[in-house]
Amino acid sequence: MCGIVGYVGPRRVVPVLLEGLRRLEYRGYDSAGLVYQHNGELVRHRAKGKLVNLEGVVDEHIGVASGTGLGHTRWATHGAPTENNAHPHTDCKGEIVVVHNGIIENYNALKNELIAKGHTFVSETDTEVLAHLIEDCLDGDLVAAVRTALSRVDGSYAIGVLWAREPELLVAARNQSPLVMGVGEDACYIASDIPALLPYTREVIFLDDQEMAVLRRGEYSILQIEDGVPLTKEVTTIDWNASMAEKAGYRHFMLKEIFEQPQAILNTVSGRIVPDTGVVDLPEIGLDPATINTIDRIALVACGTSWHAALVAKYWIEKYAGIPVEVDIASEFRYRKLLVNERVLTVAISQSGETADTLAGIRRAAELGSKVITVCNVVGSTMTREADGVIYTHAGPEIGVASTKAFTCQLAALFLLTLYLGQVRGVIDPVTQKKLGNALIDVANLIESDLPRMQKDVQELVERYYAAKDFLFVGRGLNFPIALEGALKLKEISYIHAEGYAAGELKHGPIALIDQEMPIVALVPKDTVYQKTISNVEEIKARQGRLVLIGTEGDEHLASLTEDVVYLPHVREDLMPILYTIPSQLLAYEIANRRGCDVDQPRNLAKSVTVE
Ligand code: HGA
Repeated sequence: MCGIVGYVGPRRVVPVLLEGLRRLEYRGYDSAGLVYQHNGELVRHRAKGKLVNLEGVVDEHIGVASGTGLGHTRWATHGAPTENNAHPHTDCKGEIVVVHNGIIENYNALKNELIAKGHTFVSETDTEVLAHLIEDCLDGDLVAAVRTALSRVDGSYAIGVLWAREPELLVAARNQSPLVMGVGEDACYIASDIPALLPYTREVIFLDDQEMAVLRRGEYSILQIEDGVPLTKEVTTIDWNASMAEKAGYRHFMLKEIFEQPQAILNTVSGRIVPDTGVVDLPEIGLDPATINTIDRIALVACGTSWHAALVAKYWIEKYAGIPVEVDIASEFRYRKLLVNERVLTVAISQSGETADTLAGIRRAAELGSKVITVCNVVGSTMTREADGVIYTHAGPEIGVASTKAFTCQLAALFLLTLYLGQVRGVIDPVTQKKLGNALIDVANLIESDLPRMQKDVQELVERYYAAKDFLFVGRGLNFPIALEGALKLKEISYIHAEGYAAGELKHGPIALIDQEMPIVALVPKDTVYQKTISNVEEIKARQGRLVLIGTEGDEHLASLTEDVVYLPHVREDLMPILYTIPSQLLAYEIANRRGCDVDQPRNLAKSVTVE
């Protein structure tokens, strides 16, 4: 949430900043702004709303001869999404500018103190406090001033700071908000996330909490904020390329990412499983067999879509690895009394590896002695550096705010983890393991061959359903979390109210909602609970609910229950959640499109939730 980008180098800075912001806009789009050094002054432009508005404002300054600047795209936490609250924020004289991702928790006390000293505030943001605080601390040395100012601050931040009097200096710092530095031949960059850097460099340095960077043209130093001690940090080469973060001819990133799923799943699986035996190798989780054998519980911790992946994994791990699993929403986990110790394995699931609540959750679990592994998509992100082990999903950059390929790749990664745990603990027989391993690879291939047909089938439903006000999604067993995910997807991008329910729960309340207006998407594959789910579907039909059924090819009974059926090929029951996710993604996408919604940048949302 909130994207920051910064540059010092020989290029003209405005296009670099705009390109960076374009690639970070998924992080927030309430407003955008940029600032650059020009003839001893800081020139700032800001606009409410999406980046396109800022582009209109800076159009005539695009070629300005400046090589130092900062940009910001905002997801508001403090202060309405107005131009006046847009970053960058300045001190009283307009000589210091700050862009910020995070929350300054003690901003009110600091603000009152600074006002008492004569500072004038013009925005409602917490961020503006930083500009005035740095101004207050400044005595000829910007780096020292930033350090002193940050020593007074509670909360989270990734910041970029410029001072009018040092035209080729950019100071950056981080605490609990992501920040990555890019290193070019004669230029340095900062960004909230890697895609902003990809057009310019793939050499990056991940800053850790309580670290700051001092950037000049082609040279940089990194130090600890607290004591100013210089640090030597590893430069990582990223294997993503710039075009992976482009739409590649698709109308939206979300659609592109839906269609990338088969390959992305194969990338998750590749090199980790022996196809002929299903034997899994996951040395990256950093747990030796003795430790795996002492685990007596697993805590799966995640938010949003990743939490749905965790709910599916509970079924898998308990069935095939025989380890009890608890699934927690990270924002709850982090604040409750945790019965976690060294015999509990904590598995954090996060696309970005920066999700604030999940990060806080794993820190608590680690303090209590738990080993922590993370299932994550972004190489080098904070969670991957803090966890004892990492299973990368290798899904490639996910730009659409509504997660699609990251989710199915999380499922694939969690399935691999299940097989691995079962294998190490000796509780899964080789024949089953082989079948499960093959089924995982098969499901990716089936999605590949069926996706265009699924899209066509879903498109045929849209006209009948796009105007609905509410939706229910129901499923049982492994497909119950997929019903939750289907409802979430629809809510996120079409703004239709939707609820996911375990099909057996309908009669305990939500059945009261059903009338001839209410669409219900029911997941009814030919699985072990098929007859039970069909009974629930009959109950819905008896109350005239409008049924959309997603079921198994050849199941003619479904067509007798409704004309709206999406058929999917038969797959082994364990792998159904991966396949059954796809039609709901497409349904949400097509309905949102039909309603004219902004699919990739839904209102009020942002990707990579780095605030609480
Ligand atoms: N608190 C700042 C920055 C918001 C942010 O980081 N959101 O993710 C503001 O409200 O402008």
